[in-house]
Amino acid sequence: MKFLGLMLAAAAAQAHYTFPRLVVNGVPEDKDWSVTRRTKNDQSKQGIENPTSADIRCYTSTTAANVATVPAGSTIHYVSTQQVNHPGPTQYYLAKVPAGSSATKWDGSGAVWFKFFTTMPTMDNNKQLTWPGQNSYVTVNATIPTDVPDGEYLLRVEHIALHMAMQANKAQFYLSCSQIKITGGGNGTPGPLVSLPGAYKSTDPGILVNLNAIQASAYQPPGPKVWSS
Ligand SMILES: [Cu+2]
Repeated sequence: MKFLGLMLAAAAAQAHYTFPRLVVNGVPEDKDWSVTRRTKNDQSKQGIENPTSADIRCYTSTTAANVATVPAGSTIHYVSTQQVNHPGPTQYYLAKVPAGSSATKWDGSGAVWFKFFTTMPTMDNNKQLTWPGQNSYVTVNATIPTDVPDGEYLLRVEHIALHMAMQANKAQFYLSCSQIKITGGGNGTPGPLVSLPGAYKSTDPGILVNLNAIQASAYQPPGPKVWSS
């Protein structure tokens, strides 16, 4: 058993990932961590297991040098350093930079984040729940809403690995935040707005969950509803 445990630990370590590069309409940022803020797990690739920790917001203590221009309606995704091989949802959030601050400085604090995209699982032939984008080397595509107002934002991607999530604080969060400027947007009022940390609890049914015990349609992605304009 000890040997098996070590092997599983090694496999899990290899399976971890970061999202260092934003891709907008097929064009990646110039180099890793140039508009995307370098995460604390750049080297270790470790996920976050406590969804109430401060790291759940952007997993970083630093900012990036640049800001990416992103037309509303753009298709975006992230490059992953490793295969996103664990089952679990991918979600995208935006937070508008307040007047007087800038995307290269702002920390994303307060009830400012809205979700604009999430994914739901299907049951595969082996009766395993699988999610869109699983086993890919990029995160799933999402569209920046066309009604979102122009301005600077933090864009946050998150993949929640649920293979161990039947135990409390064993879901693993992999995430990045990028500094973007949305152009050509609309007059929508995005919401509901949540804070990070704050939006998630360890006991949320989408975080503390046994994937072998639920139907695909019963899965509840954690956090607020997706904004619909
Ligand atoms: Cu892993």
